[in-house]
Amino acid sequence: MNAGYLALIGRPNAGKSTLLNRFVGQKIAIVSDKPQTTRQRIIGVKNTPDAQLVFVDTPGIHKPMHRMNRRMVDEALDALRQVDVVVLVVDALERTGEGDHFVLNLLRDVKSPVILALNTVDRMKKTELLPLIEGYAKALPFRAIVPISALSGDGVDALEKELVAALPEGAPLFDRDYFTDQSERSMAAELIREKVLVHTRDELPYTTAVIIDRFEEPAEEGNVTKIFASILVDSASQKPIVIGRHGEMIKRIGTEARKDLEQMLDGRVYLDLHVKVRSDWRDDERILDELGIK
Ligand SMILES: Nc1nc2c(ncn2[C@@H]2O[C@H](COP(=O)(O)OP(=O)(O)OP(=O)(O)O)[C@@H](O)[C@H]2O)c(=O)[nH]1
Ligand SMILES: [Mg+2]
Repeated sequence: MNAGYLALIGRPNAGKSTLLNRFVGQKIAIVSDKPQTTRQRIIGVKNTPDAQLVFVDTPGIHKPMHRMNRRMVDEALDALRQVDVVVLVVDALERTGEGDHFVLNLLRDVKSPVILALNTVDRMKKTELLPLIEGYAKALPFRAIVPISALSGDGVDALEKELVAALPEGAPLFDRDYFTDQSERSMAAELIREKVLVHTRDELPYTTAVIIDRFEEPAEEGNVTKIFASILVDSASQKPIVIGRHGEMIKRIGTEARKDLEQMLDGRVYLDLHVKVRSDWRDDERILDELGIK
């Protein structure tokens, strides 16, 4: 039996959370086409007959401009040093830049084995892949380089084999029915935030946070879970964007979030959303603590 922690590390938008969800077999991390979607570490566990893989999804590594972003990047850097195996997730379609070199340099000092998952190969020709693999092999002594598509699942089994082989021998760390460290409350907040991310543009995805004000479990079987949540924006001018003309945007966010919440909670949900202005919340330690962004 092999068991241990594996960190999913990489630049924002590389596909780390998509890969986490694929391994775990259900949606535990939110995903969007906007960078900096993940703001805190999320644990997701995959059990196989002969291994337990405890994945740690991390925020994308980027240049931090706010306290929140510093905390996000620190979360990723801490994870790097605490795991048995590091999985570097790279979007193979993106041209490598300064940020990638920064991440590769960080990995030079990591003691645990590092495996490269070259992602988004569903959108590439095989001939384009080879020089890329050669380039990465020269840049760092990866234990393995595996082309994958986190979206379609291609190559993910091959990656899993490499990961299991790199894990130390040992007993499982968690019960077999344990799959994430997130509470229903924080997953609810994340699902609502995902809908804001998906439907808004420009700076909105970066300036929004969701706080659950009240989470009322159903009193009896078949009853409704009542969730009261606030969407924080950091300036008054952003409030009408989240609300939309005649409230269309907030309605859409609410409807889509409620569907996901009902699926997650396996029951009916009443969702009440409010938009609140909290200027500079991204630099407010108290709000960051409240949000659980460590
Ligand atoms: N075509 C394609 N798209 C992918 C693949 N993996 C992820 N994506 C898309 O890439 C975008 C980013 O995915 P995420 O999983 O949120 O990326 P992330 O690395 O977790 O991003 P951060 O949390 O911001 O660091 C989403 O729109 C995904 O649907 C893939 O294998 N192929
Ligand atoms: Mg993510």
